[in-house]
Amino acid sequence: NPIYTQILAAKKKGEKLLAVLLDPDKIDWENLAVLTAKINASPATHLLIGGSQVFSEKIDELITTLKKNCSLPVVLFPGNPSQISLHADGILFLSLLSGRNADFLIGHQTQAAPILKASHLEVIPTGYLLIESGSETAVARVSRTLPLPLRSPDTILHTAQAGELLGKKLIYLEAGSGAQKPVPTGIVSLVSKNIGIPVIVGGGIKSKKGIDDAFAAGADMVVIGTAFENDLNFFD
Ligand code: 1GP
Repeated sequence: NPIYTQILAAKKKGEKLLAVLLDPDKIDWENLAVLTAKINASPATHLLIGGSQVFSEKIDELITTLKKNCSLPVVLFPGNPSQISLHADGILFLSLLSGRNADFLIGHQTQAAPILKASHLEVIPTGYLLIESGSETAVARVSRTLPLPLRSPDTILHTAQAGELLGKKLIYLEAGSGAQKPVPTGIVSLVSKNIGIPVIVGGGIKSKKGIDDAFAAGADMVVIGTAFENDLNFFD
């Protein structure tokens, strides 16, 4: 399991990981060369591909182009099984533990299982927790679930711990793409101090300070989507 082994090794050494999230629907196909050049010049360590809903039929094409031009591992971050591409290196096999919609807890996963079993993809079981972030997000809308409220940090922690005990290999604390407010550092620190598996933090992080704050609070990997999407010079 090269991707997960590397994430664990980084955690052990205290090295921080940075993922760029690319939504196939928001790719400027004319300027793909600029996008890949910017990624190669950035401190990114991983590429995540996906979104709550993706309508583009060019996921395979996007991934093959990325694989040709960037050396970073390409990891699927799918909102549903239609976003599985066999051209990727791995997949965050998400279960939306914060919600109570069975489709997103086990339904989509059941549909995906035979495809994944027959593939070479590295499957990384990931407990996915949507955290309150100010306004409704696409994840909440599409999954028809409520985010975990910030007034109950214990519930957030216990959900993450349940994920670990259920055998998830990663916990992803998600504020939602384009969130008004990222996951608070207090929550990141509470969770990362009290579970043994790596923590990914994403949603609404828009600055270098936001990235550094999440790392300082204990995030092992930070995900940047919208900020880079809106400004390809973000990492400059
Ligand atoms: C969304 O956590 C990711 O799933 C990234 O969010 O688009 O706000 O960076 P942003």
